[in-house]
Amino acid sequence: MSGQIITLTRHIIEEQRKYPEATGKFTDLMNDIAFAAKLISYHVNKAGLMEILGETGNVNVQGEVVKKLDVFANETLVKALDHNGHTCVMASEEEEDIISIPEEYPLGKYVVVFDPLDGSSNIDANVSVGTIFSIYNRVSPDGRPGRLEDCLQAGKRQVCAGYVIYGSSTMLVYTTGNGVHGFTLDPSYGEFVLSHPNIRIPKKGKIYSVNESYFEFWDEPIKQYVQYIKQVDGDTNRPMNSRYIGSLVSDFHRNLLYGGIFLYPPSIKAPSGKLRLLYEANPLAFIVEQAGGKAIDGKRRIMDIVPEKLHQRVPLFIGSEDDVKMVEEFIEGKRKLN
Ligand code: AHM
Ligand code: MG
Repeated sequence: MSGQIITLTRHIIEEQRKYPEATGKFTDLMNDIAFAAKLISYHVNKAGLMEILGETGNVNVQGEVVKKLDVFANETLVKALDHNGHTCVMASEEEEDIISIPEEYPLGKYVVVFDPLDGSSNIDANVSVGTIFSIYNRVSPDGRPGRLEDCLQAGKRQVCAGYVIYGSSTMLVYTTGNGVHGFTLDPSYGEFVLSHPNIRIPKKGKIYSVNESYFEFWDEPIKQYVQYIKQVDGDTNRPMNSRYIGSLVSDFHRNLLYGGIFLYPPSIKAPSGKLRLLYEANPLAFIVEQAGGKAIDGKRRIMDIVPEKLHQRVPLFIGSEDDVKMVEEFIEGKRKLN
């Protein structure tokens, strides 16, 4: 119905109605994530004022210690999710070990893993940054604290994945396996409002996003693929267009809407790439697949990989289906540069 405002909460409640066994805990959990996102958004928007209010690590005018934004984002998420009885354990890119629920709070069945503020090295230049999260059902016994094994599940077991982009506006994009939906934060009344229902990534895109300064450190097939997409050929719509912000959520979000491929290949310097399987690759892989795209590590589907450790890195090729298939053909040796 045109003109109807659908808030994130309403959208989740309506989705949950499809599952008669739903208890409302998932809705609570998503509301807590959305609340944390609003707090982080508010602070990210004030980032440039930090130096006026007090340097990071110093005491600000209110007498509080000014925290680095990634530390602030991490604490905000942990505090928002640890006490409502829907979560049994968490893991964060910012923390070495799993995050247990304090003893005084009830335990729930969900496991949440997140990158609280990805791309935060860009923040001083006012570049968009993001929060990325994944939700799983626990595999350890109910009623006890969650364990490492709860966090080390293959991405295909995700029950929800999403990200929040703190850009020219703040957006939350999520999937529970029923398509990908985007919500824009209306700052005037502080609600996430459905603005991008059922996002589909174009089957073939025009954009490629990669840090090409690593070219000399890549394997030959990757070098050839990147040379291939830069060749001039009107029939195959080449050259592709280069766009690289260096802030994953922003690069991914743009490519999701416009179509294209993001690559962080393995290199001699970083044989497993840079990005993390749990906090970056898996959630974005779930989203891209739900939008009709594809995500691989070069050989395997990202979501089939069973993680061995929390901070495992993984090469990432993610985006429009045809573009990811093309780089896969180069990697498999089925295609070579003419
Ligand atoms: P971070 O988790 O330390 O913020 O690093 C992840 C970021 C991603 O946002 C981005 O895609 C990537 O690092 C860029 O890396 P590079 O500078 O090697 O191109
Ligand atoms: Mg990160």
